[in-house]
Amino acid sequence: MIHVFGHKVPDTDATCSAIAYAYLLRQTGKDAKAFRLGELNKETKLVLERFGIEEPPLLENAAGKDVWLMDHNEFEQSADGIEEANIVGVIDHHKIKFSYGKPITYIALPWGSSSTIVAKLFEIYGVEIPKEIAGCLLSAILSDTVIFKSPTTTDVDKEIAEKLAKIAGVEDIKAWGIEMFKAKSSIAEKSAREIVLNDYKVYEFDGKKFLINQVEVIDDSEVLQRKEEILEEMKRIKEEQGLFAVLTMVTDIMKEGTTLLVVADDYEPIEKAFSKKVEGGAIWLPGVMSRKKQIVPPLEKVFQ
Ligand SMILES: [Mn+2]
Repeated sequence: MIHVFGHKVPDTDATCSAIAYAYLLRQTGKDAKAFRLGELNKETKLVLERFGIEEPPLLENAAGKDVWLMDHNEFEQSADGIEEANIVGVIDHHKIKFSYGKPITYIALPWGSSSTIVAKLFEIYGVEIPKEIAGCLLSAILSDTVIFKSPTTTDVDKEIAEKLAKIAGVEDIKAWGIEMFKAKSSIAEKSAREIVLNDYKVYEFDGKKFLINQVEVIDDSEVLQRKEEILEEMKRIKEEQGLFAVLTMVTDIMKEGTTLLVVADDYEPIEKAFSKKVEGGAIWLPGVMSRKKQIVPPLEKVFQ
């Protein structure tokens, strides 16, 4: 059986692309099942609830299993035991840091979400998309593209989202998107640690480890008034995990910009990457919405 799963700290795209692609594999005669690599966030739970889809089971370890990676390709972001798994395929829209010892299916397109790619594959295989799966894929596109506001959005994402909305019976796409973001950004009851580890990925630039987290909110004041407490927690996590830096992107989807909270051994390369000084532990970055397109590449460049 093929175990289909998205990255650790699962988001809506990682989860829905895996659910939908496992379904598509089954329709094309393969034995496949979707899994998750961690606790689902509130947004994803709301999506599954609305469209009547069961949570995929947790996969503890991938060693010895046939696996299909969704929405990621870096082993650091993948399942425990991935080095001893048999990778059958990858579907992803992130930068490629992958090599493998034998030929496999690897589908990468620079679209706004992995779910957009999966929806396209249904078309290519001539398989009808069930209503609930259409709703799940649509929600993942809205989540990853920040309701089409992120610079990662392509025309294909918008076109496919329209089609999926019709199948899923979602009349007002934008209203549904905002409802989803509200669920995700209900930050008030979260601890500082939960905020810092909300949606993080670990990157390595020239041997220096960065933990980069993102919180997307409708109104950033709720998070920013807890800035000191959050910075303290970021410091703690940096020490615990022996990191060079911990960054928290507080992205306000209405203002369309990000306050980048910074804790680091050395601020200089980070200030250089964004051509701005860190003041009070933060840098305001107007127009920045996307970690992979607007935060990771400038950092990579500085450390090259
Ligand atoms: Mn994605």
